[in-house]
Amino acid sequence: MTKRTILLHPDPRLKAVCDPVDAFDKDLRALADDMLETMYDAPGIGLAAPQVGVMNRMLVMDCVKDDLAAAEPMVLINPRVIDASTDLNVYDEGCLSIPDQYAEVERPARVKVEWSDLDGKTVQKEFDGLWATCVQHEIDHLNGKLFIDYLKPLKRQMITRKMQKLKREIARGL
Ligand code: K1U
Ligand code: ZN
Repeated sequence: MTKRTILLHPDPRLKAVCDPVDAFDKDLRALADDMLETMYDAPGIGLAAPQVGVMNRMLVMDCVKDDLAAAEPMVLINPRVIDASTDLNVYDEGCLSIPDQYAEVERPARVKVEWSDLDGKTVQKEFDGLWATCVQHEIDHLNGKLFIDYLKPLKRQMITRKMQKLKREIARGL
């Protein structure tokens, strides 16, 4: 397992629509292992393939926040929302590609998602609570959408400018 580098906004790869996964092979399992290791190390509750520069429709998540509870790692390949509740939920979202920036985003409170597992088998599940928020945030990544795209332009610009400054500082080794 290898920890991968998480891309930081702004990066054109975080704005691109990802391609479907078509090969369910050992390389895909290795990528899933790497993404889970990268997510747990960050730490985060989700991670989408484009965040590590892989432009395919795959995400991992584990929304169990309690350190004493058993982990529930999930790997979703080619996920799609097939049903969404009309009632909404607001959550103060963060993003590993936009560190230390948080903002309230409103999304459907429950979603039914269909995806393929690592063997290519189709799975369906209804998510609620933080799992529902997280899976929608991660599927957005596969479509080149970030949580800041839901914010008013001024707030989005402010966050983007902070991130440009952070990236300049990182590049200068500060
Ligand atoms: O996609 C990502 O960038 C990961 C992101 C997922 C997410 C967070 C909040 C709402 C929706 C989706 C994160 O994991 S940010 C870090 C975070 O939320 C967290 C970190 C440690 C413990 C608990 C949460
Ligand atoms: Zn994110």
